[in-house]
Amino acid sequence: GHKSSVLWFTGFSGSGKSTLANELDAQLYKLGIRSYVLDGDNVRHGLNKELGFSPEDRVENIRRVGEVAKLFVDSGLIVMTAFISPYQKDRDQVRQLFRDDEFIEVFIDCPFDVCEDRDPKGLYKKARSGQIHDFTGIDSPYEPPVNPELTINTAENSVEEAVQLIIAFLEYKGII
Ligand code: GGZ
Repeated sequence: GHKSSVLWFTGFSGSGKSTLANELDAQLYKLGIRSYVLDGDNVRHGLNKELGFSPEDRVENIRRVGEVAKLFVDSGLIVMTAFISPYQKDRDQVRQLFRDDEFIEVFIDCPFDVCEDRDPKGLYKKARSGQIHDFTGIDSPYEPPVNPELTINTAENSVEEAVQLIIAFLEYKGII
């Protein structure tokens, strides 16, 4: 068995949030543990499709994701959310929806320059050239977590290593 909970990944675009969340999802499946990933791909194109990247829209994006994550946790799953979630205040508000041991804030710590170099979707380039605005780390802020339960450096760890660190943490906390 496992304890249902939410792993709330936060970090820059290109830091590896979705990659880690999806790889963790696959590893948990192998262990017979039901889990689900919420990220921009399955939330911003549907439930939140009218929301953009202004500060107000990001606040509302995170608020809704928090509520959906709560529904999944209530249904007994381990949920991974992979959103930049740039504001400490919004992450703290989501935290309040959960019991202390249910909410795990995971800081995907990757130096900004490394994320920009990776630029998997070419969005940093577009932001630098002024084709897109309100881009996190360029002309929109990112507030690193003050007190995350877990910090994973994806510049220094491979995907496999990072996932093992998270699994070890979940075992240590008695979640799996
Ligand atoms: C940041 C943007 C932007 C702007 C589009 N700023 O690397 P990606 O592509 O796949 O992940 C980023 C994603 C960020 O959406 P979130 O829902 O995670 O943001 S937030 O939590 O702040 O609401 C990026 C893409 O969308 N993207 N425009 N202006 N990221």
